[in-house]
Amino acid sequence: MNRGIVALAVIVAVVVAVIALGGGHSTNGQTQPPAKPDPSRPAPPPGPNIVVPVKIVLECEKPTKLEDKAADGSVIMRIGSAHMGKTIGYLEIPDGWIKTCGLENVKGEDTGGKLPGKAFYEFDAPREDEYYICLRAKWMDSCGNSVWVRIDDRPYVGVEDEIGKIDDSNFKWMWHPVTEMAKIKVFKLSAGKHVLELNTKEDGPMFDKVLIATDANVPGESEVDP
Ligand SMILES: [Ca+2]
Ligand SMILES: [Ca+2]
Repeated sequence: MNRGIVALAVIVAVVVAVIALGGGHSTNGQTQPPAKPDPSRPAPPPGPNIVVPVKIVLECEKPTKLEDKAADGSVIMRIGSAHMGKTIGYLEIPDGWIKTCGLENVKGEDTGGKLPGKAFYEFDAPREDEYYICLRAKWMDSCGNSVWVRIDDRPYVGVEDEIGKIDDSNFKWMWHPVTEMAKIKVFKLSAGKHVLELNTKEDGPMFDKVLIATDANVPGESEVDP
């Protein structure tokens, strides 16, 4: 390369650097006041660093696929509706077909998926993120206050708690977080299609909605439509 062109390029680079470093200063060394925002102009759109929370609500009475029969053909999951100011639809595991309290198998073992009664719900995660799951459910009693939950083909997670208890056989509709080690469980999901499954753990409970959200807060009793 010609030495003259190289020298010119160096000079141009130095001038550009001086202008860049001196940005905001006038040539006489006086600092310019910052420009005031023009109220006639619309506010700029949110930048890419502003993350919008995600809330996906699944109605339990509208499964993508329902396996509602036991081996003998009896119906062990059914869709119902209740009127509480407004009508809500729900999925119910009717009471009376599980003889022993809890699992027919050994309680405490990871036996999710062994009992009949499975409801599947397809949903779309809009982005890869950490999600939390809550169920709006009404338990029946201490032998009807649980369900297995899983995403895709991951291990089943048991949900069992005393939330909404008025007395031993009387519970309110409440939101139940899917927990692990006494903390709300984190589900790392990729963007795109996933399937949430509800599987029988005990008979008796009813399920209104599933909330899958990037916000870990559990909705309150009055938040029927989160
Ligand atoms: Ca029961
Ligand atoms: Ca519902």
